[in-house]
Amino acid sequence: MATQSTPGGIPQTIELSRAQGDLLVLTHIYTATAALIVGALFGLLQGFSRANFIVMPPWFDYYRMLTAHGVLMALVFTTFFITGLMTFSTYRTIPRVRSVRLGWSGYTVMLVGTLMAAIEILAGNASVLYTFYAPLKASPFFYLGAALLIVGTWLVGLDILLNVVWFKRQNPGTKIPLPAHGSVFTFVMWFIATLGVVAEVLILLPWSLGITKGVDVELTRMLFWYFGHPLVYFWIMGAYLIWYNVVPTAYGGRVFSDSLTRLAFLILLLLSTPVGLHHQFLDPGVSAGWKWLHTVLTYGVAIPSFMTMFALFASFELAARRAGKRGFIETVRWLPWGDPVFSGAALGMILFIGGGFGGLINASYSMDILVHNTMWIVGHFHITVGGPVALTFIGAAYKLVPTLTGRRLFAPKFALVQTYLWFIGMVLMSLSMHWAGILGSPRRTSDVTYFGAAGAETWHGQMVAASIGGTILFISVVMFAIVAVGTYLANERTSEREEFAFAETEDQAMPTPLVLDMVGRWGAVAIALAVIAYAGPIYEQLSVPHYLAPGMRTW
Ligand code: HEM
Ligand SMILES: [Cu+2]
Repeated sequence: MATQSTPGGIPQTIELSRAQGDLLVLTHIYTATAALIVGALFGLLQGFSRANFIVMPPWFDYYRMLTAHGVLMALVFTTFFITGLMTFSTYRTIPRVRSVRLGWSGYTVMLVGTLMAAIEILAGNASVLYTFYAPLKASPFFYLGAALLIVGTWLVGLDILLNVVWFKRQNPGTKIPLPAHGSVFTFVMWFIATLGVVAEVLILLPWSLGITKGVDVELTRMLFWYFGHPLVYFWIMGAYLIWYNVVPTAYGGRVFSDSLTRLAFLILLLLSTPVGLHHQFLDPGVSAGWKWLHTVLTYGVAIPSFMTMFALFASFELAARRAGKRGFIETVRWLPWGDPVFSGAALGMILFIGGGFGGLINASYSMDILVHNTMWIVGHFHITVGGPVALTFIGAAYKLVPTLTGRRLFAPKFALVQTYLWFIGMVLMSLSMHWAGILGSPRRTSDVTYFGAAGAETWHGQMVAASIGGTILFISVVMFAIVAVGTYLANERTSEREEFAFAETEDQAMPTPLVLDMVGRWGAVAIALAVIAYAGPIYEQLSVPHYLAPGMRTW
């Protein structure tokens, strides 16, 4: 192929590769958006059900809807956004002539899996909630769909890994570009974590097909949570990638420290997996010693979050000082609150503070007993995933979609208001859920009177407030959809295409030790830690008899 140069000095073949990559990323982002819209509609209806405004009909009962909401939000929206984001971060920072075939294969497998699982859920053959462990049983197609979704992400991850390997071969001794570093570390973590859910599926699928007669309920729970906790960190790593590398561009700032950023992703790789038992504090059959180990490591994995908070505030402050601002109040007022890319991420950071406090309570063995399986938990994860994660992704989409489509953002003021509405809705909904949980409201329960138990009315007011928060959130999601689709349909392609730039690093930051880039070696350490944390508990599970006889009720 002829390699002519464009006026910008970039060979045309690379430019062509970039355009092909952009289309792939855009498809991921729009797929995530579609999942968010449908998931939000179910969320709204759930809020109304929990406030006793509506009762779902038997042909589309509460648990079917709850499964659809949980899967679409926690597994589909987040995953497609992150696969798109990290493909983008890698492709853009490692420009080369590349084939997008592996990337598209990954996307297609993810989509086929998602559609299979979604059809089964909507048809009522898989009301197993997004955690889908036994004894709830789904149709085989649901499990196959879930497995395909994961396998598709592996292909995307492999594509990212191969690009980074190519870069390292071409540039020996050079550090991996920072956004690509975050992406590849995230996906190495993801490869290790998803082994758990694939193992879970390998147990559930034969059971669902009737090949195996019974199933070890506890083991499937353990395998799910081996995956379920790092799943949360997969989301958080997506948000951190944006906070470190994209958000500073909104205020003319820089990445506070290259090494610190790499170290944060490295700690997340190491500690995301060996902590999953904190979701099983109240499970019988798991010894206290293992729960204790996972508790300690859970506190350890909070460290990269504190590092991130420090680095972000330092980046804010340094940029503000360069602009002649002094002190906390001047710095805060100076930040670009009128830019939806910034407001989305920054409001998400504020919500994350609430999520962090709640998380410390959940992670404390004894306090967890008070909140376990109550609406508190639902409030906690909405403020966490719906705050730093979803709101950051939405804000970032306001930069990504114009970049990828070459069109101006449709109705930017509307987009700005959307981020604030989301914040207000999420604060109202999740705080009310926390409160209802303390009053005793159970989660995952369709009967809001709690089967007629006296006292159920004690949390009615909180659940009404939560449903108002949910309504505000739903309106906000509709506004997001209008901007996302409007950017594509209403705005023409502009000739003066805005270049997407990731943030630069502060000059005076210390040189980065290359040891932070050793993907393979750190991956091996992460595997070793996961084995140390899980070999014992899994052995314990296998050495007790199976809990469930055949013929268990199918939902
Ligand atoms: C758009 C606004 C949203 C509303 C109104 C909403 C509302 C709700 C409600 C009422 C529940 C049911 C709790 C129960 O009965 O136990 C729920 C569960 C859940 N939501 Fe949301 N939510 C929203 C957004 C999100 C987002 C953005 C995510 C994640 C990205 C998410 C993830 C989940 C998950 C994982 C569950 C738990 C399902 C389960 O327990 O199996 N939600 N949501
Ligand atoms: Cu967790």
